Amino acid sequence: MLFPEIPVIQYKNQDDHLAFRWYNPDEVILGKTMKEHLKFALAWWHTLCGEGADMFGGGTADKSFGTDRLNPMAHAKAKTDAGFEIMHKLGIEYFCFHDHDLVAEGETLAESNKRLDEITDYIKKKMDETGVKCLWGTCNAFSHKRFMAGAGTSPSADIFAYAAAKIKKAVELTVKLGGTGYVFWGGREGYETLLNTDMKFEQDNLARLIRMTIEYARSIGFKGDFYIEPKPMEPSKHQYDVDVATTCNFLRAHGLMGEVKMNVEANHATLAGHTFQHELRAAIDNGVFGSIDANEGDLLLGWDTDQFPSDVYTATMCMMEVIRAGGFTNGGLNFDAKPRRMSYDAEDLYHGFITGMDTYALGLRKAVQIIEDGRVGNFLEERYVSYKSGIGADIVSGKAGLAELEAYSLQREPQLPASGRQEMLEGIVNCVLFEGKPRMRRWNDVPPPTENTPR
Ligand code: XUL
Ligand code: CO
Repeated sequence: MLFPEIPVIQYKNQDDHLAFRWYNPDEVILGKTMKEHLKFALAWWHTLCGEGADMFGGGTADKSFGTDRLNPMAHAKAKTDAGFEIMHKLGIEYFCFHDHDLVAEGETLAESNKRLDEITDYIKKKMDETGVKCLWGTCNAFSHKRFMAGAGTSPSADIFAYAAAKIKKAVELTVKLGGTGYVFWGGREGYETLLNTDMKFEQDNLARLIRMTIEYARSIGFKGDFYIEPKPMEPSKHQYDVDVATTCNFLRAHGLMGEVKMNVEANHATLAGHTFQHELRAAIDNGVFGSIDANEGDLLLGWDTDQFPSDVYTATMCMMEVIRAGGFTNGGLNFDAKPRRMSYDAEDLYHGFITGMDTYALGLRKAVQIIEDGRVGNFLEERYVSYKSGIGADIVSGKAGLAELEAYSLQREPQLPASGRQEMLEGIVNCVLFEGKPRMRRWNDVPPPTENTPR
């Protein structure tokens, strides 16, 4: 036992600082247990590898787990043991990994693959013993200097080939561990200047690599989902998978729509200048909603801080979208998150997870209350009611064209659209968030303003 001082974390209401306050895994909400709704996953890289290093200083957290790093297999096994202990104590049933989060790379590809075979035998045994599952796997094709100019988008065909070989192995490991997803995050799939970059050729190559991966994975029996994880920048300046909409365009242009979904990350959404909810809605509306990297950025900093989520408002809006999508199928909520550099001990790691899990548990509870309250949903529906009949219905059905709409408009001066009532809606959300059951007069009983309502 690596963290003897940390208890198994339980749901209770009394004031115990290492306990869940809102996450009650077996409580049934909307016909499913909370753990089925939320499908929390641990990210191997942050939790078991990340030591808190930044641009200006080394790590503050020790992730040697009592082993000598010169013995990579011993270190990898100790990391695995720690990971399973953490998942057990938190009741987390899934994990996500990059190939070389699991064990350090060897000198050659062959040696690296041998190490990966050995460590995944070890991990698989532990999975069988505990029932822990793999949410998704991926390949680190961005850290090593060989990938400085990209992997699938590298100007060097040898590097493309090497990335393909590494991805082949990562897919095999994902299948071996029963992963229900495979992620492409294009860390260095982008460019710095068009003076040295053939953007179209690079994007076509990226699509070739994704197509090869899909074909190979399906040929070895992978039945899960493929996801692209959009991110606008960092480390590349212009990243090809900027946001969900841009990535959908890439998929459509290369005939990959329907074969690849999205892993939407909260911090990547805000870096792209969007809300997290916007990115989730864009994925749902395009039929590509898949999985979530649940974290949070610091809006005053311009980089990917990957903080554990604590913003209940954002989590609530996120869970409204997840419910709208009909819940997760192969995806889940992966904590692509780490404690701050000054929060460096084991207790900090547990606090990160507890706060993150409670934030999403509360988000789920509040999302359900907002939906059941009905006022926000009713208002939204009512706002578009003019398209249900008359000229609006003719627009939607295609019966009316420009000529008909001109004839219609020559007959009448249009009224302004009804008020958007944004402040009222924000107030309703606050009432649900902070008062539980709203007690004030039913604002929504008042119909939306018409042309006679004073403005
Ligand atoms: C980087 C990031 C990655 C992906 C997996 O910003 O989010 O960790 O989640 O490669
Ligand atoms: Co991520």
